Amino acid sequence: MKFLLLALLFTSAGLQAQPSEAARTRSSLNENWRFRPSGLAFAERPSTSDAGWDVVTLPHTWNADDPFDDPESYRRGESWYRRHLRLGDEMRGRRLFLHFEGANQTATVYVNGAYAGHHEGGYTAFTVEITDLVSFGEPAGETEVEADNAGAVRAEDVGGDNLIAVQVDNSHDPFVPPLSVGYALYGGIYRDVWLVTTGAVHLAMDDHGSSGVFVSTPEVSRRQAVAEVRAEVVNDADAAQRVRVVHVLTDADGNEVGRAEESVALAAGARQSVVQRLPTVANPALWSPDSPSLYRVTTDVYADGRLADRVTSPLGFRWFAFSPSTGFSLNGEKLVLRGTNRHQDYEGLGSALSDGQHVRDLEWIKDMGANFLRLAHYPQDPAVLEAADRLGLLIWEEIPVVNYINRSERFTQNAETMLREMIRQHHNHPSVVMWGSMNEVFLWSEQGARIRQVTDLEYGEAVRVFAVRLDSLIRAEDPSRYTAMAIHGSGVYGTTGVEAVPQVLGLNLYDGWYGGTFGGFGRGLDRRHAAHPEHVLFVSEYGAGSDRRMNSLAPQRFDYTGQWHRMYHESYIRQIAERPYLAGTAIWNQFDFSQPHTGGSISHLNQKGMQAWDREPKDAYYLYKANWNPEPMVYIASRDWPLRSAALGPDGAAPPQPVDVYTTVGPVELVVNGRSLGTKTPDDVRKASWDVVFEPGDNVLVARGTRDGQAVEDRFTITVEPVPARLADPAQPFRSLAVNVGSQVQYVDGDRRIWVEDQPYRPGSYGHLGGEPTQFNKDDIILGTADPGLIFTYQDGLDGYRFDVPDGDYRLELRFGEYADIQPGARVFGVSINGRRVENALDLAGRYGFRQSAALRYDVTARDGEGVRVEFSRVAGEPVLSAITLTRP
Ligand code: GCB
Ligand code: CA
Repeated sequence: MKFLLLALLFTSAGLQAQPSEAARTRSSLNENWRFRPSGLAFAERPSTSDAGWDVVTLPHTWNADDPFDDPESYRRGESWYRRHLRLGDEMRGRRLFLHFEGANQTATVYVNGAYAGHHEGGYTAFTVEITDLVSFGEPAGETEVEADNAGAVRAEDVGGDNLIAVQVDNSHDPFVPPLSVGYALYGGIYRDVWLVTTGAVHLAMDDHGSSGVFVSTPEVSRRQAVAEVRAEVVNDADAAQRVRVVHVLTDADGNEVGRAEESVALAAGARQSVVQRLPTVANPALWSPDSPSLYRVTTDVYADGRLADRVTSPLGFRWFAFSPSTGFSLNGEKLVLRGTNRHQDYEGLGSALSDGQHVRDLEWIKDMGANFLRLAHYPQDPAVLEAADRLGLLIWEEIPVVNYINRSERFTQNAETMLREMIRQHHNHPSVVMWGSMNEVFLWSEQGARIRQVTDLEYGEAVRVFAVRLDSLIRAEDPSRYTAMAIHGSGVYGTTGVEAVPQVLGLNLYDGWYGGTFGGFGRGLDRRHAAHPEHVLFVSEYGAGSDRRMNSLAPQRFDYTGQWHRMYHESYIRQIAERPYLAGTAIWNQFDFSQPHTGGSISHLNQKGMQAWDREPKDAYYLYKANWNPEPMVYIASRDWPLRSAALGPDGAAPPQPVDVYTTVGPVELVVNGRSLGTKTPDDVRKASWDVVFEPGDNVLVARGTRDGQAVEDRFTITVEPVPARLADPAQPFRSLAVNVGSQVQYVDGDRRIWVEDQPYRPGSYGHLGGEPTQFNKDDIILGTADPGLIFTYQDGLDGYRFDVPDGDYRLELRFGEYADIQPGARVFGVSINGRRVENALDLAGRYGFRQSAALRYDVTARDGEGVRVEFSRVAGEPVLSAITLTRP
């Protein structure tokens, strides 16, 4: 008997709630799943053994790593998840639901072998009722519970043993958005899963994954505010019930500030929408980014006097409007929306982030000073919306209709369902101000090919009709928010009429990155504003890529340096400030994120983040922080370049290098190695710059300012490795030199080796003989190296390379990559080192293949002051070289 009691306790503990005491229970089902990564017939059946399957904990994706390895694909297909759910007798009579926050991208749920539900779309939640599919078990006697020698109790087979099986599939599906995207479609149950139980009378659990409670604020002013709540109530009992719905409104401190209740008679099986207004709140604490005061509404449902269900919803009192000429206003005052975009993936985790990781991301964004966040390109975890409410970040959330559409009713209906799910699930969050329907939907043709010019007028019209359908649905679902759409810089949205559909038109602009110059950004905006003064314009994306290992004193477009990244953003900050008609702007992107099939210095990664893939902030993060977050800050913007080389002049001194400081305080003094370089006043983007002559070795930089009499300072050490003007300088014995050939970028590899900038050969020094600096196509992924950043720039058509090093023995390494998909035999060249032929006919494509990194190493002896001379001789096409090192063994 004693054992039996213990067993019951265990069952309840497993569900983390006592249903008799709580109207609703909600318990995590993240633990103890079995996972099988491929298709299997009858995997839903209890008779199928899962003994050999992996044990996994949710959130889980099976694509955490494979989008980033060399083969240009990742597993998109079917997988199975299974777990047991024990239900004791005390659960009898309750309604039971499985709530999935997200599974990518289609999921079919079975319980005890029987079909329970299906969901299409990887970014919205869904709820499946399992009440009639489960069994409740009797703890059957002493054999089930045994105490071992140490007195610990193991409970076994107590309660009904139910099997949940979920088939998840992330294969391409032509009817489920997105069809084509620039990010990985990680498969899996990658968000939390919950078991929810309620009484027989309960709030609707079958309304698009929502809570069944919808809060709105029909009246808000500084003086007073009114909340209205619609509760969908369902009577699943066998008999008619007297149902009482009670809403209690509490303020940020948890004090009750109002209550409303209503009783309805519900026949067995009936449901009813109960709409109630809460009493007027005088002098409401308004919600805003600076003061995100959250009220809450607790909705209790009583059936015949007993509490049967309860849901708590967030509530914020605020009002807002968009204007085509003056932008955005919140609570009656203009507010410039300045923010960023977020993808939900993370290094090593794919899309399977914990709630804590989601929240931390939003805290980074808030700390940068943003007041706005676009959740591109899909609805995100509930923890994200909760954090936005709490931290004060205004939200644009959208569904993943990206690049092109499938002109079918089924695709359209799936997109409409996603919109409904997103809006109903996230309806109550005061942070949300816009619902987006699509992104750059004319980037690709219906056949999935890049569009240059839309010639298919019928398709253009089909997209317009599709856009109108989605936009109308948003307006009908939620008249309190604005509709939004993001487009790329193309005239086709105008000619097709698509850009006239949304209330807020988002523009994704990349002047000065993919092409053009920074100034094209502002000029294009002004032209658009002049042509269509009736459009509310929002810059939904702008950005440039960078890599913290790449730095340059001569930054260029598309070089992935932090310097170009900062120049780009400094220019955009200035141009945005000059255009008050803009409703807001959003950086692309807050974090580097997966982008399969893209090259650059990190394969398969979009590198436009303010923070790297592991969330390490780049220097540009602090540019924004200085401009957006008024907290006292002085920041030496050189974190991206702590280890660098300096080419010494003939006089042995390093030429000065610029050092920038971002700051929110007034004038700042920079002290280097104990010597003041003077005090400067920051400019319009809160930057002060100095030219610093570094010493070889460690240089200690201190930047200082004051705020309200308090010193604010930053300290940072930069380590400098000098490259003497003459490599044969006896005062500085030559050890080694690595050159990033064909590039003005310094690169630091994983061994902390600096690859210096290239230069034309200078007697006494090093450099290439002829040729042109050239760069790989951005989509070309370079294989077989940890350092594609060294390979994707190269010198094309060079005659050779020289190092005027002292006599002695050396190891020489040449690195190549075949840049174009050319036929073997199309580029063939001979290589000689100091007159010795080492390659007669090097055919990179023939020997290694297209885009394959190759390294050739040779021992060489320099004699008679000749240094080391590499000579290329043409057999066919032009010789190339990507990187070179010379080292004394
Ligand atoms: C865009 C897309 C976004 C891309 C971005 C880029 O316009 O909306 O999905 O990642 O450009 O970095 O090219
Ligand atoms: Ca979650």
